[in-house]
Amino acid sequence: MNFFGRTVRHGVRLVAVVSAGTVYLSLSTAMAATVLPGLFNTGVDDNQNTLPDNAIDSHWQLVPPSAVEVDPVVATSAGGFPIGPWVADNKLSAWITPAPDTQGPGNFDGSASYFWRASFDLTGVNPVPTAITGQWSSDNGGLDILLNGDATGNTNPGQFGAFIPFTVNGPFLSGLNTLDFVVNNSAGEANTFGYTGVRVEFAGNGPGAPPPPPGVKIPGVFNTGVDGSGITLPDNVADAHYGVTSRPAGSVDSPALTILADGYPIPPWVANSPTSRWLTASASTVGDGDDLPGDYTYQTSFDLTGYDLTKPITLRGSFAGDDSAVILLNNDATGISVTGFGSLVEFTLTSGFLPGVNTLQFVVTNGGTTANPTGLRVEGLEVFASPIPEPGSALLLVLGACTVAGYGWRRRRKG
Ligand SMILES: [Ca+2]
Ligand SMILES: [Ca+2]
Repeated sequence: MNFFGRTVRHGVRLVAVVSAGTVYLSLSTAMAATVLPGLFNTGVDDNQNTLPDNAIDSHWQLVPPSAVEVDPVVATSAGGFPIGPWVADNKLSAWITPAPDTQGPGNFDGSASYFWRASFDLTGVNPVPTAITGQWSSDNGGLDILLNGDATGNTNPGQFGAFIPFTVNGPFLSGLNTLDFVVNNSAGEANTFGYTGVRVEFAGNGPGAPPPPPGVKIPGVFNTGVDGSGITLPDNVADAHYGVTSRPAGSVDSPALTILADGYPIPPWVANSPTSRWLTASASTVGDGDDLPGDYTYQTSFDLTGYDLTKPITLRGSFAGDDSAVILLNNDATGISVTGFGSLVEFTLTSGFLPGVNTLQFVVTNGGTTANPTGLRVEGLEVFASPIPEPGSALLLVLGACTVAGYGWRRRRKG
């Protein structure tokens, strides 16, 4: 059920979800409407975009017999702890909590529970869904999800560090339905007050994917750690698309290598994915990522021959570096930087392109005073540009226009 998050980060929306034999409503890529009328993920506005930290979530309610009955308050990483260890921000949902400090009454005997209610109206909805699926996370344990007050057996013993999938089977009422996500705070702990909240994502909900930039996606643009077909490389293999063009004095020359996937420094580095892997300019050539402090330049290139530089060009992706990285396009600073390696940060460039081959450089700075892990990760790298029409087709276009004009002229003469 890891269809959330990554699909959106890549700008690709899941269109349909078929889960455990239940078919869920599907949305076209362009639709931004809710799956079911009134049913929203936690922490989003009417357009399904995530709300800022401390905003009030008007779609959800704390209902009796909750420990408190107050307006749900959105919590994002902008407010600091407890996100994380709570599940990180994304574009689909945000945490909701009873208060701006994300705390509320708890009770060691388990009596302090919160009934977080989402409502949806099936009046006139056709076809009526057979089930509602999604994923949730909670602080502390999730006790159940009630459909119209009835238990469904969905629990979240894993609490707040990850999402757990849920399935609520019907039958649903033909009018208004309620889903209550029941969360306990502090059961079994010594606290009588503490951090508590819930995070819910319904399958298929979320903002529509942004439209692709103008032009077409050009070939020959590669993430780190993949072969010519975009398939991830094995451990400790040179990346043919990213060269190391500068490194600290005293380091040993080495190609950019894929780092061993089975342990430190991944994590704390963000995990490898099916579309990209971490690279290091490893002098040790064992792919453990350790190398001297200083700057390493990783360079990749793409070719705009045949594309129109007078039309918009967009280069975008996401990246991370240990310890930090900046991006240069054709040796010019872009002002884009990233510090840290725990998550990928998106970037977009729309200027600085040259005719022919362009170079994209990632200058990674490794800190410390002795050899220590350093690496680069680039994912979702894409370049969009408009092809220059072939001379032949341009001529045909002109001839076509003349033919149409001539036809119009003849028609007027006849009339
Ligand atoms: Ca708690
Ligand atoms: Ca480092």
